[in-house]
Amino acid sequence: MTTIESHSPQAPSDIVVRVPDTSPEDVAAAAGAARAAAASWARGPAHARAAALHACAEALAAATGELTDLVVREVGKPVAEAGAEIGRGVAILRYFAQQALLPDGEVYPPADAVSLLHTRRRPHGVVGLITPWNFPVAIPLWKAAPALAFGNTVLLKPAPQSSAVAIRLAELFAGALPPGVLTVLTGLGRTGEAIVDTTDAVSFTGSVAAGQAVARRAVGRGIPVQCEMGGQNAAIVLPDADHEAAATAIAAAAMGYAGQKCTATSRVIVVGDPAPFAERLAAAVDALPVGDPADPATVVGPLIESRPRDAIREAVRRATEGGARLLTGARQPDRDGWFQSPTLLADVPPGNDLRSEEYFGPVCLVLPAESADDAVRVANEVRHGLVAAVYTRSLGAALTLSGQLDVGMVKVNAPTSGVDFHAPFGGEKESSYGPREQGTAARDFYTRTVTVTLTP
Ligand code: UN1
Repeated sequence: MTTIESHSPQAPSDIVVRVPDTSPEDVAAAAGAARAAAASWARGPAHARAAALHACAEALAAATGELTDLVVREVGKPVAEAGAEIGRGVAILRYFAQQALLPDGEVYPPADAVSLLHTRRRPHGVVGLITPWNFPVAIPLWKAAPALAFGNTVLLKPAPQSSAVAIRLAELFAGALPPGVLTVLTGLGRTGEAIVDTTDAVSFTGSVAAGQAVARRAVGRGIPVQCEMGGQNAAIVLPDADHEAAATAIAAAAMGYAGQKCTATSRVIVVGDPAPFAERLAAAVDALPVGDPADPATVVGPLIESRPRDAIREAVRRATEGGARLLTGARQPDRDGWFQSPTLLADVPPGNDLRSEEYFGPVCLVLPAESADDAVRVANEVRHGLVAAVYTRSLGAALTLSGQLDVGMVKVNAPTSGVDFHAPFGGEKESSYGPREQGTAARDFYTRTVTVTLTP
């Protein structure tokens, strides 16, 4: 059997785990077991599923320290953020446990005045979840918790770089969930394809290219699919904003966890003379501690592997050769691991890849705009449309711009990164395909509605 390895980004010779590259035959067998488990999981009362999810939350909370350390080691997330992610995971499990008990149907006036015309929800059966390494706890849980709460069983394929965390999650939940209800299948693209081919609905988070392939495959089978993909997120700074607070928030949103979030800020659009704000932002970026993710002070750790780090270095080199100015970016830590200094650039020429592509790392551009309208035009000129931030003290400007930005989420005076699990999450254009996730939107995705006419 072929195996794959995950390496610690801050100590690449540290192999965290070796796992199977699950074959399509093994995926089919797991799907069969999940389908068998789905019958009794769905038939039982919602109370039982809610209780099981609360038990998962207890198990996760009890393992916070151990799992935080594993997240730090396997995906290089700074320990403060890693611990917060475990807390978020616990809250997600509890929230969806309660959501299982919410009213879930509607009653309509019947044509004959006596029938009971109503809707009910049913689970799909087995759902396939394909998840990235950057939120190795929160993203699998914000998909799996609603899927399970509403009576589905789950096949989860984590990104290979976060295999150990996913396996540990499944172990922690094994005492709370019946066999076959949640199965982790490690592997690469072929494992993911087999999951799309054998499940009844698919939810994906990852790159645009992989997401579009998943969407096409799922549509070909006629199953529900949702894909959360990349971002090239803008923060617009208006002249009336609190520039000090904006610089601090944007620096963290751009560089926190080395920019490895689809919600990271990668373009800062300054209305008016950009120079004074660029200087403030560079100072705020320089104040962020770079280094060992196990150090509680660290905000910027290493990149997940060498490839994205090399791609960023190459892109920055091309940009500066083409006339871009490096505002900051020379803090390469002198240590082992896939580190890249947080890099802020100005005057990146139009047509340069850094203006249009998602590099998924600690690199951010400052772009000028003549007016608020011009800033919206620049913000909207990319293929992505996940989230945007607007920094202003004007309520009018905030309302106007939030209606004009072609994105799924707008944050006014708040960082582009950071997600509320009880509100709809998703983007426009190439950032998302299919319905929103999280919040009550999750219930709509993980169930189908049956209209029942009950005539006495
Ligand atoms: C966050 O900003 O807290 O993969 C979450 C990602 C997003 C999640 C962001 N889907 O980065």
